[in-house]
Amino acid sequence: MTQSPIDKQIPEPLQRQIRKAANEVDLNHWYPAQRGIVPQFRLGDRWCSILWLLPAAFAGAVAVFGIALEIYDLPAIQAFVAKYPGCVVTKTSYQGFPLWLRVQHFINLFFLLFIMRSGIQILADHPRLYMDNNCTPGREWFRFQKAVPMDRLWTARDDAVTLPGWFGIPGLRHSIGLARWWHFSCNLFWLLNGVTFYALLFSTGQWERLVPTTWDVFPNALSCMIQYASLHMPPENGWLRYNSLQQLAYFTTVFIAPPLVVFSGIMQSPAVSNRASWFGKIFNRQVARTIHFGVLLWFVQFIAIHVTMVFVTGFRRNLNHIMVGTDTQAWTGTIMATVMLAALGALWLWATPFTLRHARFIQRVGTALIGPFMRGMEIWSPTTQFTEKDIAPFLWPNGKLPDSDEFNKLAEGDFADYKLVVGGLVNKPAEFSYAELKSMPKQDQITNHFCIQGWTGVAKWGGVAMMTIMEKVQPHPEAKYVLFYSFGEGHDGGFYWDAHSIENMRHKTSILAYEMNGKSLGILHGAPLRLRCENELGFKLVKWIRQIEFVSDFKNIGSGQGGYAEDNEFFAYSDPI
Ligand SMILES: Nc1nc2c(c(=O)[nH]1)N[C@H]1C(S)=C(S)[C@@H](COP(=O)(O)O)O[C@H]1N2
Ligand SMILES: [Mo]
Repeated sequence: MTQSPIDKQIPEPLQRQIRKAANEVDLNHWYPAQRGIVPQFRLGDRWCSILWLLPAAFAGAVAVFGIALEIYDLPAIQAFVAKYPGCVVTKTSYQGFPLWLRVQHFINLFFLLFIMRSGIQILADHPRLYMDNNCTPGREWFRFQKAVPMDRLWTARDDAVTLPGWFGIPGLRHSIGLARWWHFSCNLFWLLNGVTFYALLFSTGQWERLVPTTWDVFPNALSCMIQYASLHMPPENGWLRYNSLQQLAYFTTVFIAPPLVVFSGIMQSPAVSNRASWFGKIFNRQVARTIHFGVLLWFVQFIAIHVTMVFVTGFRRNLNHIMVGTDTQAWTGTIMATVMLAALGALWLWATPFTLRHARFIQRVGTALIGPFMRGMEIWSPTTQFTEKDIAPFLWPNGKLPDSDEFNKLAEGDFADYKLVVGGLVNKPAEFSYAELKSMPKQDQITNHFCIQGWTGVAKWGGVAMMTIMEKVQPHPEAKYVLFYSFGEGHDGGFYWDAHSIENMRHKTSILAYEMNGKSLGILHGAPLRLRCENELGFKLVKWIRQIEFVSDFKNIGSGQGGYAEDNEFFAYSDPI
C-alpha cells in the first residue's frame, strides 16, 4: 500500500481508522436472530399459509385415486392402456448404466443439495417473492416474513430471517455473503458436471434414455399416470428403458430445469440486467427470482418422488443399477448407497459450523473460484434506462443512518457546510462544497437498483459523474481503486466504506447523486451524496459519502477485502451478479 502523499490535506486520514475484522463469524457481534413465519402466498388481498396446501393436497390425492380406481376397469380405459402400455419401445444403442453416469449422478446430487441449501439461505435474506420489479411491500406473492411495518423505519436488513443451521448454509440471519460463496462455487462445479454429462450422454447413446423421440410418449405418460393412480404399476425395466412418465420427468430435470435455472440466475445480475435493455425489464430480477424459485420447487418434488419410486419399485435392483452398474438382486448397491448417503449427511452437518469458523477461508476459496468471472463482468458499461413511470413508489432502504455530531450539524444546515474531500493518489486533491458540486455538469439517470438481498427498485438519480470529479482531481497512473468513506456506521461499529476499481468509476452511469426522483436526496437514501454505479450490487453504492480517496491497492486496509461489507460480512469485492 502506498501512503497517500497528500495525507496532510485530508482532515483526518480515515483509512487508518479502519480496523481489521474477525476471520470467523463472531456470534456475539452478528445480527441478532429473527424468526420468519410459516410461508404464505397471496390470493388477491388475502394471505394464505402454505399449511392449507396439506389438506388440499390430501383431498386432491383422495379424489385422484378414487376416480382412477373407479374408471380403470371401463372398457375405453382398458383399451387405452392396452394400446399405450406406458412405455415407448424403440431400438436403443446403450447398455445399462456406465461408470461415468453413476459417478456423475452422485456428483450432481452432492452439488445440487448444497446449491439448494445455500439458495434458500439467500432467499431468507429477503424472504419475499414478487412479480413486480419495484418490490412494493404488500405486492409480493410469497413471503415467510410478516407484513412490512409501515409505522417505523424497516430496512431490508431488518427484514432478513434466520434459518436453522442444519437447513441453510450457514443459517444465521443476513449471512448471505457466505451463502453466496457456497451457492456460486457449487454452481460452477455443478455446471461443469452437467456439461460433461451432456457431452457423454450424446456421445454414448445414453441420451436415448432421456429424450423422447416420438409423440407417443404423451399418451404413454398419461397411461402411466392412470396406472399409478389406480395403484397399478406400469411395466418396469429401468435397466433397458424408462417408462414414458419417467422419461418426461427426467427429460425436464436434465434438459429443461438446468438451463432455466442458470438463465434465471444470471438475469438477476445488475451488470447483465442493466445492460440488457427491454429484455432486462421484461425478464427482470423479480420474475427471474420467481422462476428460479419455481425450478427449486421442481427439483424438490422431483427428488422426493424419484427417491420414493426408487424405493417402492425394488430398491435393491434399482440401487445396483445406479451404484454398481449391475442388474441383480444383490445387496451391494444398497450398502454402497447407505455409506455414500451417510457421508453426504456428515458433510451436510459439517458445512455450517465449518463455514462459521472459517468464514474468511470460504470467502477466499470462493474468490479464487469465481472472483475472476465476477470482475470480468464489470467491463460492460451499464446502459439500461427506465422511464418516469417505472419509478418505484417505495424504494426499500438499507443501512444504518449516520448519527455523529458532525453529520447531524451538517444535516441541520441542509448540508450548506458540507465539503466532499477527494484525495489520495491524485495531482489535485480537492474539497468540493455542496454548491460547487451542484454547479458542475449534472447528469440524470433512471436506473434499477439491485440489492444483494434480492430486492430491486427503479429511481431517478441526479448528480455529478465520477468522470467529472476525476477530470478535476487527476488521479495518478498508479491509482487503481477509489475508496468511498461514509458518515454512516457499519452494523458492528466503525464507518461504512467501499472500494471500486477506477475503470468502473469511468462508466458513464457512475455518479455521485444528490438528487432522487427530481427532489434533493433525502437522508434515508444517502444525503448529501451517494454513489450510483449501475453494474454493481447495492452494498457497493456507499451512502452519506464523507471522503473519496484514490489508492493503488486495498490489501492493507482493514482485512484487505475491499470494503466494510467485504471485511465484516464476507461479501465479494467485485459483485456484479
Ligand atoms: N453508508 C452506507 N451505505 C450503504 C449501506 C450502508 O449500510 N451504509 N447499505 C448499502 C446497501 S446494502 C444498499 S442495498 C443500498 C440501499 O440504498 P437505498 O437505501 O437508497 O435504497 O445502500 C448501500 N449503501
Ligand atoms: Mo443491499
